[in-house]
Amino acid sequence: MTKVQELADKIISGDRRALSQAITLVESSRQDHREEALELTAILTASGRQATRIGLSGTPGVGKSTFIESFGSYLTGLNLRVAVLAVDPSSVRTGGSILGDKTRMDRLSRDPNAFIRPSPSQSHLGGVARHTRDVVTICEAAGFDVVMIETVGVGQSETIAAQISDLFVLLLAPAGGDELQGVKRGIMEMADIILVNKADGDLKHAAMRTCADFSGALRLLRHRPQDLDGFPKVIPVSAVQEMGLSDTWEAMNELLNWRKAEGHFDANRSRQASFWFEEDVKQGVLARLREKDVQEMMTKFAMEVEAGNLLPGQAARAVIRRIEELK
Ligand SMILES: Nc1nc2c(ncn2[C@@H]2O[C@H](COP(=O)(O)OP(=O)(O)OP(=O)(O)O)[C@@H](O)[C@H]2O)c(=O)[nH]1
Ligand SMILES: [Mg+2]
Repeated sequence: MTKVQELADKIISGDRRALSQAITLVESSRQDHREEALELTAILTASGRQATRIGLSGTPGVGKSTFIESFGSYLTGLNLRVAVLAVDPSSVRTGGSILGDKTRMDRLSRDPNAFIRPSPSQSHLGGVARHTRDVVTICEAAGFDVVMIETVGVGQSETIAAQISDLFVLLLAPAGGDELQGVKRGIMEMADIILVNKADGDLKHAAMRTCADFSGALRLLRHRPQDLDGFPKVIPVSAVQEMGLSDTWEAMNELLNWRKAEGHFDANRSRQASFWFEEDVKQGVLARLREKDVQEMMTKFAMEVEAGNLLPGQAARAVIRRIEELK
């Protein structure tokens, strides 16, 4: 039996150390590790285990960590095994907030049925995306029932989370007035469920109004084929008071069961596979551009362009031809 096959077997049998080992392997950028990681994820995918993948996005301070702590504990209370992954590149997230998360997710991090993995220390989104996909595959094979993929709703990381998950949740805080909190249209269009958090105490009234505002806005915004009637649903929750958690889980299951029955669930995963195939090709080509021989050639041509000896288009064509010849 190969080393990788052995690791895969251990993961499938629920070995926690093998899980961590595998994650370290897929996060490595060493070429031989990359090969092993590919072999490993292929074996694990063939195991056929699936989890419910939930993407969760929200701007800093809306209560993502607090919600994941409450909701994750609610799910483990239902005897489900929960993995939480973060997808933000280190440039977006400060070390401080990971430290903060440790205390905010204190209960969940001590829960034997939960597994929390902070974002890999990669600075570019392409790398983070690939690692996260691999970690999702590992967690599914390890028998987790729910995998939550958390991202700060800034930059492009929410697109990654949405393209990895079966269901995308946007977490909002109550807002005064009827302005829609500057929520980008793109992110609204991705959301399957909108949770208005902090619906407690003094903020409860504002939270209810925010729910109404978003319900109205969503009705005007769209209807996608993969939307069951009544979705995207807007639900008030309180992560602190642990309210609205069962409503949230019920809504998630209602939508997912319908999508499974209608074939949207599998179609969505197929579309995502194709999306990531294209992304990986692009990332591979970009990686080639970062290699030393190509960098040197580009620098030379850039000088010619700056000196006015070549037009940008001419220089680009010459570089692309040379890269093809170099192989
Ligand atoms: N009243 C109230 N406050 C909440 C609730 N959930 C979170 N908070 C508070 O909101 C603040 C931010 O919560 P976090 O969970 O750290 O928010 P976050 O989205 O993870 O923030 P970042 O990690 O910085 O992106 C904290 O002070 C929480 O106590 C809630 O349901 N009700
Ligand atoms: Mg947080």
